[in-house]
Amino acid sequence: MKSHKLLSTAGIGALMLGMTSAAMADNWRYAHEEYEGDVQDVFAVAFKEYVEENSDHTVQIYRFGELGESDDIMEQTRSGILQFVNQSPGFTGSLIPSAQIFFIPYLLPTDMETVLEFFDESEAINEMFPEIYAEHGLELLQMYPEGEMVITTDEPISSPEDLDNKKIRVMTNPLLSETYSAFGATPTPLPWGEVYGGLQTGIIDGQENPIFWIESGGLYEVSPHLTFTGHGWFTTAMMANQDFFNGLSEEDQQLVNEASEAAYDHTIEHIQGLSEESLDKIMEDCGDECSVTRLDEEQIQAFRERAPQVEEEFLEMTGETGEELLNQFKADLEAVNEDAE
Ligand code: 6CS
Repeated sequence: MKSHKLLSTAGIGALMLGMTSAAMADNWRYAHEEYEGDVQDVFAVAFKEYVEENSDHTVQIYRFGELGESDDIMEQTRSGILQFVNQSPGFTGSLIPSAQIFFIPYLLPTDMETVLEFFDESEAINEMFPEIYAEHGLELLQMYPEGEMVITTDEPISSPEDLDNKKIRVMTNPLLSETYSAFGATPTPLPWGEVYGGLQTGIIDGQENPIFWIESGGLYEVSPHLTFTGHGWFTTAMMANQDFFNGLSEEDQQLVNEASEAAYDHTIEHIQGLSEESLDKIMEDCGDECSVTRLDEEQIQAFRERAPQVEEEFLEMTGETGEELLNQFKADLEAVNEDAE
């Protein structure tokens, strides 16, 4: 009898323990800016898989359009409706001015290996940015490159003069508009959802994006002339609502950190060779209707010499924080460039 009673007490205990852990198994909501199979989705799926394989938690992924535009998912994350968001500095830059550093042209090299080493090792990326994002209620978990920026237009271009009077769509941070003004174009800030239609109807004459996105979004169908200018990389960032993150147990914080590390590693592998594959697909589909121009050093120089005025604007927009970040960014770049030599 006693042992029976003991067993039932243990049974109740086990049941309660089970209930407690079931009650603690949360469903975390995570939104990003892209479509199924795109780079941000590859990251999100890898994050979800790690979390679900290593805990009782589940992760619900929301892709572009399911919850609105990029600014909507950021707002939902900051207000705590979502726990995780992937938003690119192209949009975050209007909230966090220093995030616009990625739009100073010709700051980052074009060589992928060096760029990846920079993201891995940079103090500016891995130590300074998390502090800057934290001031806005965001726990920055990873920053990563998606691909080199390529300009697409309605006609082939190879100089700033060719961009004269061209309305080029830019993401909605003010520094990127300065970049395209400096390049001789008329910048037109638009959210992503309006880009394809804008190109199709001639409201805009061009835009910039990495090749995988030009392919996956079918942008080449309506903006068929691609120009490699070597002026920058599409960079993105994955983060959590900071109150949510701070409220997690130490164990769950570690889980989230490990999951974001695993997703980073997986995504970096995914992007290697992606541009080349995507360009092949574009050319296969588009044939003679598309053109690809790779600017030579002299042509690049005509764009590069307009970069200092954008850097000055960046410093004006961001003050001391921006200056410290830029100095560190440059020091980090120097270190990886030295390694590359
Ligand atoms: O141009 C844009 O707005 C989009 N480009 C990419 C590569 N990802 C998401 C972003 O919204």
